[in-house]
Amino acid sequence: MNNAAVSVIGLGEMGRALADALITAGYCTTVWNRSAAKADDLAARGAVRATTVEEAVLASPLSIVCLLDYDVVDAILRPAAGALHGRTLVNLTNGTPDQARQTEAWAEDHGTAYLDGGIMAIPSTVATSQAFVLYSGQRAHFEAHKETLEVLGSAKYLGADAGIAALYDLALLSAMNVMFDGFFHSVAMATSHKEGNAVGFTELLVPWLTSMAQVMPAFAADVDSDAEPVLAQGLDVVLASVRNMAQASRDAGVRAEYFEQSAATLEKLLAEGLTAYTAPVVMRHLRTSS
Ligand code: FVH
Repeated sequence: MNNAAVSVIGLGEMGRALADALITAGYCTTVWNRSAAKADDLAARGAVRATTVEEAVLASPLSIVCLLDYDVVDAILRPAAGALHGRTLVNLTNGTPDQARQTEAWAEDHGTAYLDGGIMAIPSTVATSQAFVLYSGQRAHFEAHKETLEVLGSAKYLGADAGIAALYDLALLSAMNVMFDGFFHSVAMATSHKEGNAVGFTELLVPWLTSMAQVMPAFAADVDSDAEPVLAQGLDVVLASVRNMAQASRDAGVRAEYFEQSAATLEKLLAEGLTAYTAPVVMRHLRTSS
C-alpha cells in the first residue's frame, strides 16, 4: 500500500480517470469538483471528498489539476493561493505555452512548486502502456513527484521552461487533427464511388499511413541538419499529384480547398526558383517569422 497523498481538482472525464488511477495505485486521493456528484463513484472507491478547493489542496503535498481551460484554473486556484504555499501544483489542463509560463510565475509568487503538463492519452488509456504525459518546469519538482506521476502514464520530462510541455502537447495534437481531417477527406473521396465503402477503404488507409509514418524520422533528421537533405522529390512532381488530388476531389463532389491551397503554395515555391520538395523547404515556408 502506498500511503502518499494526492489531491485531484477537476473531475471531468479526464480528471476522474486520473483520480481513479491514483486510487487503484493505493494513493490516499482527495478530490474536488464544481459539480460534486461527479465524485460519487470515486468516493465509493475510497476517495476523500473535499468540500472546497482549499480543503483539497491542504489534504496533500501534491495537487493535480485538470479543468476545462486556464481561465477556469485561474478562477478556481486564485482563492486557494494561501493553501498552495509550500506545496506542489501539477496542471494538466490543455493550454498554450504562454499560459503555462504565466501560471508558473503566479505559482512561484505564492511559494508553490509548479509543473505544467500535457496528457497524451484519452480517459480509457490513462494508466495503461499507451499513455504518456509531458511535463515541464523545474526538474527538481518533477523528480520529487516522478513516482506518483508515473501512475498516470509514462512521465516524460521535457525541460525547465514551463511552456515546453504545452508546446509539444499542442504540436502533437495538431498532427492528430490534421491526420483526422485527412482521414475524413479521403473517406469522402473513396465513398463517392458507388462501390466504395468507408470500412473497406480504411483497411487500406491504416497500413498506408502506418508505412508512411516510418518516413518521418528521416524527414526530421533533415530538418535538424545543415547538410544536403536526404529525402527530396521534384517540386513539379509533387505539384502534379496535388493538382490531381484537387481535381479528383472536385470531380467526386468533395471540397478541394486544402489541395488548391497546397497547389498554390507549390506553384509559389517553383516560381521562386526552388526545384526540390524537401523538409527544410517546407519548414522555411511554414515559419512565418523566419
Ligand atoms: N478527455 C480527453 O480525451 C482529453 C485528453 C487530453 C487532455 N484533455 C484535457 O483535459 C482537460 C479536461 O478535459 P475533460 O475531458 O476532463 O473535460 P470535461 O469532462 O468537460 O471536464 C471539464 C472539467 O472542468 C470543470 N469546469 C468547467 N468549467 C468550469 C467552471 N466555470 N468552474 C469550475 N469548474 C469548471 C468541469 O466541472 P463540472 O462541469 O463537472 O462542474 C470539469 O471538472 C481539458 O483541458 C482537455 O483539453 C482531455
